[in-house]
Amino acid sequence: MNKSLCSLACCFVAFGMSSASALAFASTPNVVLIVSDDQGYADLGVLNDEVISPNLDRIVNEGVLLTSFYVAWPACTPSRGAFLTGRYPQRNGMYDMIRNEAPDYGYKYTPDEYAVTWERIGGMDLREKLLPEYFQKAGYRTAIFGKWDLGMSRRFLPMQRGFNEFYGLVNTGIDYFTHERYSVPSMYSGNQLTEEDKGTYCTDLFEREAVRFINENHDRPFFLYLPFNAPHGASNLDPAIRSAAQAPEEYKKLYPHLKDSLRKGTKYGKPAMVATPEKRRLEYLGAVTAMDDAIGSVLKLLDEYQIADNTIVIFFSDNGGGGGSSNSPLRGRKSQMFEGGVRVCAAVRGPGIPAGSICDEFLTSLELLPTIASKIDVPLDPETVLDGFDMWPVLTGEMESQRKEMFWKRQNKEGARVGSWKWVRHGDDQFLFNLDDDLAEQNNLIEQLPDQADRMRSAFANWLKEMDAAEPRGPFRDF
Ligand SMILES: [Ca+2]
Repeated sequence: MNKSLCSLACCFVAFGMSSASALAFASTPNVVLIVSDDQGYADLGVLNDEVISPNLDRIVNEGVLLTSFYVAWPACTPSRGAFLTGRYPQRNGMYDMIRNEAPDYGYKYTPDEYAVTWERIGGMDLREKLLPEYFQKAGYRTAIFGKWDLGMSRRFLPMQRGFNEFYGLVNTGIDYFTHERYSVPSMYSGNQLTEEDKGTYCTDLFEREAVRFINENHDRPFFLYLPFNAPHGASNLDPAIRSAAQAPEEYKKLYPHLKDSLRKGTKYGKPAMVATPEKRRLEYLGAVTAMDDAIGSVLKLLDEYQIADNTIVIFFSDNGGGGGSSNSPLRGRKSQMFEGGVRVCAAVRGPGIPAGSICDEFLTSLELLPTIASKIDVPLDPETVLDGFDMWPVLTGEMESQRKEMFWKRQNKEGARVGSWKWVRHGDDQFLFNLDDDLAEQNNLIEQLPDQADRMRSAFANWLKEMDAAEPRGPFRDF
């Protein structure tokens, strides 16, 4: 009997259940999927002494750190849609943000106006099958506490998309304390808008719900999805708040070398007080550490219920770091096709994964769904084209990754990685790098190696052709 089965059997004996049930349970591992928001590639304590993240470090030290793990889009919504469907954004139809742009210019919507805006009505195509539905098929209890971001009309909300429980923000960003998105209330409990917890730091609320959920469901298979909005910038019209993430004072005190100060700047075309770079870093790091504390509560409960050995914990950031973050040594940031936009910090802990290992294999978030479906023994639908594969044997070190290429497109920004080659087009500017000896993308070979550049452009064009030929999906394609 392996270690995980053994401790589970002991656990079940303690609860007076037969070892036969224990074995049945052991074939259905729990899954905790933790996604942070805009966290930098280098912003983990294990990689950077400045960052206080003992619990994320624990996942790394007890599991595998993934150093070449990519998301499918360099910003929130399509990145999340891609790993929840296992399909490229261009295939599942969610290949841009569903957000109102007017707040970018300082505009405050009235409730009546907001009710008929794009942000209010857009959502993930209902024909797309999402990850939680696979879990429900396998008899799991499923919950999401945090940022949903795939539509706020009732039919798009998590409760209609495979989750038994939902507490969190429906759209792509909020003020951490008021839970409003540019003055519009955005926190939901189940299918209902709630302002009951207004004033409480939202990370603490997601922690509260996660702890309650594990207390209630530790003796049955569960899927807990924790998509934190931390350390994303705050969606508040006040320039002083909007220019940074938000952290409670107790967490900011942990970073005494960073000053909590504003400076004169401009916002919405007018002079305004905005966060200094130091304050941006301070709020950002405080938000990371507050999130890390919440993650610590989850890990501790898994230990207390003796289910850690039968629980897969997956962590990654939904895209590269933005303001206040460090993506070192990568070039670029959130929203760009350079590595700093799409290669993210990531780690997995689970049965069979060697503790403290490092995996440099080429992997992406598109691998998540097939990997989990395989672990929970739910067959994939042969009719649905998936863009990833079961990466578990790569995580355990038994196999090399079968991924050879990955493509990204956001309007006039495009990117391709084929083997160690990386091609980027940002508008009129094109770049070619060999990541094997230039991870930081400093040496642009686009003029020097025209044949290789042609091969990359042609691989990208083939991919785009395949996406165009896929069955149309809303909200963006003509369906
Ligand atoms: Ca994000």
